[in-house]
Amino acid sequence: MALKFRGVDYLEFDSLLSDDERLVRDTARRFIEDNLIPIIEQCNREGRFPRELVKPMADLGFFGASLHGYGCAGMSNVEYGLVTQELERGDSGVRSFVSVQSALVMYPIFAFGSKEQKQTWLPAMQKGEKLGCFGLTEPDFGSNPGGMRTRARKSGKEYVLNGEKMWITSGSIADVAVIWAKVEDEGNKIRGFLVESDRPGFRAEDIHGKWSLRASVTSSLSLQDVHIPEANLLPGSGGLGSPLKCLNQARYGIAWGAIGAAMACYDCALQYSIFRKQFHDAPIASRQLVQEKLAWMISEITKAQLLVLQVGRLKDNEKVGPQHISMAKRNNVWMALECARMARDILGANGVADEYPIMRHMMNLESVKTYEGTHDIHTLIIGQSITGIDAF
Ligand code: TGC
Ligand code: FAD
Repeated sequence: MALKFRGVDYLEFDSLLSDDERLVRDTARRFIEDNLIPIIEQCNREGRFPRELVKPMADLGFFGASLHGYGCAGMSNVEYGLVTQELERGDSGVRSFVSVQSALVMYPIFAFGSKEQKQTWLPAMQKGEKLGCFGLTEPDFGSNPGGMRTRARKSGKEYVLNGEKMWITSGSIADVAVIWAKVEDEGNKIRGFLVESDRPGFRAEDIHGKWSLRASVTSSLSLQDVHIPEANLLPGSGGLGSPLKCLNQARYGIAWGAIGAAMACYDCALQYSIFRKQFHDAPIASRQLVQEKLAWMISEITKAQLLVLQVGRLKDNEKVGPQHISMAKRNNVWMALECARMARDILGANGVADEYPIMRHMMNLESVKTYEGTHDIHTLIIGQSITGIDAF
């Protein structure tokens, strides 16, 4: 039975939003309801990214939404967060695609790129005509990207790149990869490079057999003597802090997105518990143990909404620190995963079927808990910020 989403607002959260913020949220919600919800379970079964949604998402200004100029929508951080919330209520994989395109590819070009790089890529990426991916993680360096082996060597007016990147969202559908590499001639300083996917020596291969983010493309990238012009170096990048600045943008979007997945699971479980009857012809919602789960979920979703709204307001006022974003990402993804597990429980056997969205969200959230800094890495980032001691 299809259960229609009704929104989740226990504590008049909407009253904390401006008219513009609600309009952006409602527009994204309608788009997801009309265009993604009807196809997502089939995409998930087939392991297919719904590429047909790229253009309509671009038309709604979802790519590079919080950037200014180059055709971008210039949304506030809170508006952008509300968009990612709605996208992830549809599916974490589609939100992932938008996060990568916006926060991990358009943002570094915007923040570290030359005038020419910005003109070449940003308008086309905003329109969805060009797609991007972000290559930081390597087979042996995930939580510790500073150890990366990928190298760039200067050769005349070119750089030559060699290395392997792993677990790269949108890798094989990207027209351009932002590749982070150590530059041998600069004392192995980490810098960002734009590598077009048709460069000889660049290969992207999809990772198959994922039980998570099945509607998202995940690839490994291989760079073997890839020659790129020196103009492809992101001139403003330098040091590990540069990719980490991009991660701040993406982690922020995930903190909102996770609430979307949690809302979908909670609302589905609530509706199901009211019509599902067991024992004495009574709905399972009349049982204290079921109510306890629903009460936990709505309390945690509400706390997560308030947490990320405050982080968003701080971000809009340029007062946010990476540790604040870590707190929101860590808490909200954990909360969403717990909601998905409880909601799955409430649906009993039906909870494992893809007639309902819960198991898909649960499996997706396992990746979301790991990528963009694992739950435990964010614990350590918060720990470092409050103690001043690095425990990595
Ligand atoms: P550490 O020595 O602490 O820092 C190196 C330099 O970076 C600065 N920094 C930051 N700058 C901006 N934002 C942040 N969040 C920053 N964190 C640190 C720092 O001040 C320092 O600057 P400087 O000038 O002193 O050099 O670096 P470390 O090697 O000890 O590692 C720190 C750690 C563990 C926090 C970091 O490496 C980390 O966050 N690891 C997790 C890796 C990660 O998140 N990877 C994500 C890959 S992309 C991805 O997953 C995309 S998923 C697709 C999707 O979103 O859908
Ligand atoms: P590891 O770093 O090996 O960690 C394994 C375990 O050890 C974790 O539980 C971790 O918390 C723990 N651990 C590690 N170090 C410590 C420590 N010091 N103290 C305590 N515990 C520790 N990367 C990209 O660059 N671009 C992408 O587009 C991208 N997309 C992704 C898409 C998917 C579907 C997935 C699953 C991953 C993606 N990633 C991407 C990679 C992701 O960022 C990494 O998986 C993540 O950073 C963790 O690295 P790892 O998997 O190597 O785990």
